[in-house]
Amino acid sequence: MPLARSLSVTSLSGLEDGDEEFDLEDAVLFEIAWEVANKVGGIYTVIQTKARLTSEEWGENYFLVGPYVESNVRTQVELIEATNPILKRTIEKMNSSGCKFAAQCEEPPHIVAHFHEWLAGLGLVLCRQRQLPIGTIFTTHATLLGRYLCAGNVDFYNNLSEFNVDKEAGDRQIYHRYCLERAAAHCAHVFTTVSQITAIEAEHLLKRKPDIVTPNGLNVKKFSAMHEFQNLHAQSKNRIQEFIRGHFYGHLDFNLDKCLFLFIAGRYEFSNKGADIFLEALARLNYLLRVNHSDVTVIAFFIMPARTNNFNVETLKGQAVRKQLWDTAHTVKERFGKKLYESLLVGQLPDVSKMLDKEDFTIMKRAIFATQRQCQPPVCTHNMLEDSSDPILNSVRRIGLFNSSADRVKVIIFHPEFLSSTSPLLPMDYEEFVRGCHLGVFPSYYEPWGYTPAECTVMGIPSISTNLSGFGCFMEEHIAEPSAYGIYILDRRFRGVDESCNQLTSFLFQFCKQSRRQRIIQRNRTERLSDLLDWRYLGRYYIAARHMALAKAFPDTYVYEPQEHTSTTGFRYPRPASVPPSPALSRHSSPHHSEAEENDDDEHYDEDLEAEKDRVNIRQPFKNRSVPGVNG
Ligand code: G6P
Ligand code: 1S3
Repeated sequence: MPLARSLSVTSLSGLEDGDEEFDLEDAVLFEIAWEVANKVGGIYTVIQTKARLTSEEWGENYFLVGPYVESNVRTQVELIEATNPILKRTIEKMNSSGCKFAAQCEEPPHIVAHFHEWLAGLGLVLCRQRQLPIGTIFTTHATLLGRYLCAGNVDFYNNLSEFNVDKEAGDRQIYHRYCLERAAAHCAHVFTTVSQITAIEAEHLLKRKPDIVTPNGLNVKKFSAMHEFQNLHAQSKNRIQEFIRGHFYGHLDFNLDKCLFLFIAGRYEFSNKGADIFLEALARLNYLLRVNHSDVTVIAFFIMPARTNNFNVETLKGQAVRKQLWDTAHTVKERFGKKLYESLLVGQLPDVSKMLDKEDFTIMKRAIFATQRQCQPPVCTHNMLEDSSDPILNSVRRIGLFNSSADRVKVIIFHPEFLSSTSPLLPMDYEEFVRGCHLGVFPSYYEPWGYTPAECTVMGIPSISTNLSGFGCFMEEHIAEPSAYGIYILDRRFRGVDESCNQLTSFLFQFCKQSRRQRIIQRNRTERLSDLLDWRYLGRYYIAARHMALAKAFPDTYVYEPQEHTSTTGFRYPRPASVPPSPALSRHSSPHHSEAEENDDDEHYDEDLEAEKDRVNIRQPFKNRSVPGVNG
């Protein structure tokens, strides 16, 4: 009998405490998902961001399998010849036999096949039914029934143990898909899910407790200059401001410099993603800002793909008008410059009263005339196909936030497939857009993990999530005072909808009361949490799952020994050393700052010192203690 190899989960390259205990030379990993090179939602992000780390570990023995979508293959896939002889033979065989699988080789490698979500689950069930010698893993990123139940009017979390799952699935006409998901969960050697809260859900709805929780990570980009991300915020914010100038042409009666950009983004599931309570909270915030005579204007973006037939005319016109004004200003500037130059050439100081002539004024008047507008700036950038039944539009109609000048809260609904740097409206990709915003708002009711707030965090943008989202619970577990770091966690578990909505309104109102300086300090703190969400740490749970699968499928060869790193007890970010008990006191680190000075980039330096103090406090335990554990 071959010597059993001990699998350690500390073998992740790049970790300070990692020790390579085994090699995976004769093991092969397949990861199968509908979202491999096919962006539908969050699973695409999981696979795409994790790929680098996984290939560092598995090298050429790592294969991703996804649907063949011609347009995606052309833009996202580099076609290469297979070098591995076994794989080569398999592919040839598959091709010649119309894609039927035959792994015919004398010494089959140890294969781990990791299937994501019910759509790929059929492959797993067939592997097991045909008794293929493969270690299988099934990861659910949400349960089908959970998603459906939450989208309806159900008190989901208080009734988890009560649901008659077969009946509920049948009533919703998803019984066949539900059975497939449940079968995959039960057939897998190792069953995982993305958060503790979804683990509980899976236990009740799929009737199997996950073996291990595999939280979602990100590739954290490190900048050499500490404040690079702050500069990026300022640059991206300028570009959003440009868009706002066009969108609100003729109604720019608010101070853009005192504008805060909030956004919600994700799959268009109105109540699951919390768009419902966000809109209600915006209406309440509008009232609070008005009665308190605030000079802050909040612009809330909704970025959720829905069915449209392109941008609407009024929105496109806004950007055209803005461009026209820009061109006009440029033309007049050129003419002005020419006159000035000619005057200097003849050795005279210019007569300022003659620098703008009649023609200049005519050009400018014409441009101003074009900015006259009878209607309010549109709340939606696109022509919606289901306009009259669209839940966001209907809520906007009900709460009456129509971008009128009296409103302190303006709403802009974007319904593109994805933000794109080639858009004629807002030429920015999603990352640039997020960087330019001030706060991401994700008050989800159903959110197994929630990449959107995680992405905000690694870009140093504060966010609101909930204690019903995997991300929110994870952050609550690992940070002593999350709000001090710009991680606001809304209580949707122990409060009714109205109470949660009030809490959300209060978070938003408090955020609006912060000075620029306080926002900068808060962004610095948010960004400091990035390490917690890096695949370099969180990837180890995937490693553990794979090792567990190898050990279960090939017990004669592998032994799985869980390490300390996969236990729940672990690291907790302390309250920042520099955090004052209230934001009102946070100016202490810079005694002589006035509002006028807030634009000065020197504002960063004393905060840098504070940041460094916090960094020392944080990094020390991070190295010496176990990483955040997430498994139950
Ligand atoms: C970054 C920039 C600063 C700018 C600030 C604006 O920190 O480095 O120069 O003043 O952003 O912050 P705000 O929260 O007002 O967008
Ligand atoms: C799911 O995508 P969703 O937005 O439908 O999977 C994501 C990746 O694991 C997860 O972040 C999200 O919460 C789930 O809901």
